[in-house]
Amino acid sequence: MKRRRTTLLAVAALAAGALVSVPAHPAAADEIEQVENGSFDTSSAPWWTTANVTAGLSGGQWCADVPGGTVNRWDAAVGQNDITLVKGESYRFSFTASGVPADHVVRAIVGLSVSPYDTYYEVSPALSVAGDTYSYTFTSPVDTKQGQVGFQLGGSADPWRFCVDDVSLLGGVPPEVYEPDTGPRVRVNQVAYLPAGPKNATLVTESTEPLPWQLQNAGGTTVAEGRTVPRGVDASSGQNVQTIDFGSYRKRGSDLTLVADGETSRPFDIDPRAYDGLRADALKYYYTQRSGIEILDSLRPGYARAAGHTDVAPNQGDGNVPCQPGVCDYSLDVTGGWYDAGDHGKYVVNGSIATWELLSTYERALHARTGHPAALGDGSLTIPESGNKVPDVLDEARWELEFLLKMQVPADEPLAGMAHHKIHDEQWTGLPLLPSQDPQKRELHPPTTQATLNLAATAAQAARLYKPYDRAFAARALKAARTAWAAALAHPEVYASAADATGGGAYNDTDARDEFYWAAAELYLTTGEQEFAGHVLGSPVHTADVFGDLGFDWARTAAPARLDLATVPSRLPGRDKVRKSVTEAADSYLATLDAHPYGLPYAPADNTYDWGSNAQILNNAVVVATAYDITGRSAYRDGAVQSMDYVLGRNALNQSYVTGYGEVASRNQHSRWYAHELDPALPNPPRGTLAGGANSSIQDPYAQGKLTGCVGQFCYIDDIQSWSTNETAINWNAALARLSAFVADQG
Ligand code: 9MR
Repeated sequence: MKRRRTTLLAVAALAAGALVSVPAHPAAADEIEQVENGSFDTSSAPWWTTANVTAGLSGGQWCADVPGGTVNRWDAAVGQNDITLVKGESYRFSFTASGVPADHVVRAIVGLSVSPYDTYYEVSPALSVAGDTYSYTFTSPVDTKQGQVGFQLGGSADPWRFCVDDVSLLGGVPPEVYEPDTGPRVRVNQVAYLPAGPKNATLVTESTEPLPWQLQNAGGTTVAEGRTVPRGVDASSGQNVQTIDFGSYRKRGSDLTLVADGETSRPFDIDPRAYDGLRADALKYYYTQRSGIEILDSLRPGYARAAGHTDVAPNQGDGNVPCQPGVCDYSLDVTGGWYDAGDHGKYVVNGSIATWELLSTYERALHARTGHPAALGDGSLTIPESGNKVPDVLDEARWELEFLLKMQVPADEPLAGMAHHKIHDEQWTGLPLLPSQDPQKRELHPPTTQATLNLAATAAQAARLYKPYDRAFAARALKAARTAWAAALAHPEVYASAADATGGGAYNDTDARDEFYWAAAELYLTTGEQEFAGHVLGSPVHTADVFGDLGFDWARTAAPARLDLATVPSRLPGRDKVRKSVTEAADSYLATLDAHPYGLPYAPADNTYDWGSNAQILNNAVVVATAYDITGRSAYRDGAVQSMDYVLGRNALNQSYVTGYGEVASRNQHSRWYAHELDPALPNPPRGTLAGGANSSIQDPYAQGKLTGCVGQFCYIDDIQSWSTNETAINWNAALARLSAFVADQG
């Protein structure tokens, strides 16, 4: 059910550096909700269960299977911690609950989450099967930030099922207002600028007049100086800002700082080779995302873990996965591949676009004037296959390709040749959870036209790139691509359901024209065959403007087709026009970048930063980079290089979004196994992991609790619970790999 909003947060205009300001005492009529996500709309975070209880979302509520044979009520429980209670304040505690079979008792408490586990209020109703709504008021006898709302379910000889919804604790004081620590007001790329590249920074200030700035070396000596350029109020942050251009300084150095308006920036380097490491780390990310293989400490010190989703308990394994009930009557071996993100799901549409972007990083290196394939060569990524004489980036991408091919419906079954959309757990699992420890049942979801075409596109591209290294694999990939193409033509409108989002993401999309175009383009570029040229040239997508504000993505695949048609050699009639469409798109992104005081090629409609905005920004920059590859015009190169500054620290939050890069960087990305924030025994994400980034819609309860009312760039928080702003994902890291490879090549 939908979240109830009883708190009216007045959001005032932004002062420099501040997020939002909220009146100290909200109007008396407002009641403050102390429970986060009591409505269980899309997740159960931040609720917990005891280990003997399995819980999941079901029909808009949260349901828990309670084992029989426990003694005390608290032997089986679900609840939420970190509730603030204020002595003398009154609260209304309410919830809707049901139990099957009838008459099981729930002990509902508001108490202390830590020893001595005092209870401040409790009731023990016997539940009906149909469910009832319960509502009580009480006054808190204590001040604490370690309160708990709990539902104790133990003490039954027999197992039973408890469902709850609309849990609310209204009253008390407003939750603390979150204000990010944004540090010094001079915002720079905290990693490095290229000596011959653009060098820009943004100053957050109340001043509207030009101000002096100084560039200082590590010893504090001024090595360059100038005056800032006032830019007014920036829509993407709400801040009054000025820009600093220190591009005429071209000497190498480390630990430089920019000083302006009495503030000193975080340190940065000027170094032509600074992006070699980021290119490698962004690609090394994929090995630790692998499913079905042990991750070796010798290759990734600190990241060793057992193979995930092999047929070893408690995993049910991906070796023999059935369909969801009613979808098919066979099982498939779908072991391997990469985990999509912070979840344990594996999705063909997102796996394909991620694989394409890795392969295109390699393909660009083969064709572009500044391409450098050796940097992606054998041994470059320290993976198990290093030393096999195949470029490591191809070995890594093949780990996913082999999985994608396994998702194809076998020849003798209905919908043969199509690809299953996804495979994931039956229910969402909690955090932390190592892949090898996931006990859930895994299921194949229905085939879709989009998954089928994404597989066709990626497998066709693979066929041309792996041919010099493994002809048999190249032939197998091309055959699968042709089969998929034919199956998509036969079933052109089979779409994923938006509602199919329990236990995994929906990745739904109701337009397959761009996927047809992309698959036809890749099949044409590999085979040169007329049939595919005909589909490319006849598609309405071929002449449409396919480069929008939000860039390309798992659901918007026309731009990848256009980029490849523009750069991979072919005899396509009208190829010049295709190339021109890319440079025109790049012109438009450059205009956005020039107008933006933070220098990024991203200005979404209504300033609505989308889910995964960091990858969208990087992909827009990839289009600009491709225009450079096509034309050699330095404005495109500089625009692409400058776009990197945003993700590495030149932004309103003054932080890098790449783990291990920059003085202050994201490190608590939402992940079930890089869950250091929840369990100190687990690691943070590896160096080179990109966070999803600002997302105006803040769909997760944690972000809602901290960021409601946020403006654009501020809609981000580096907390593991914020899955809508701070997840890691294979498609997003692919954009980072693709652009950092380009920037490294410009050094
Ligand atoms: O990246 C996806 C984004 O474009 C969608 O809006 C969002 C909701 O459907 O899902 C995102 O993808 C998530 C996927 O559904 C499940 N694995 C994690 C992905 C990244 O958050």
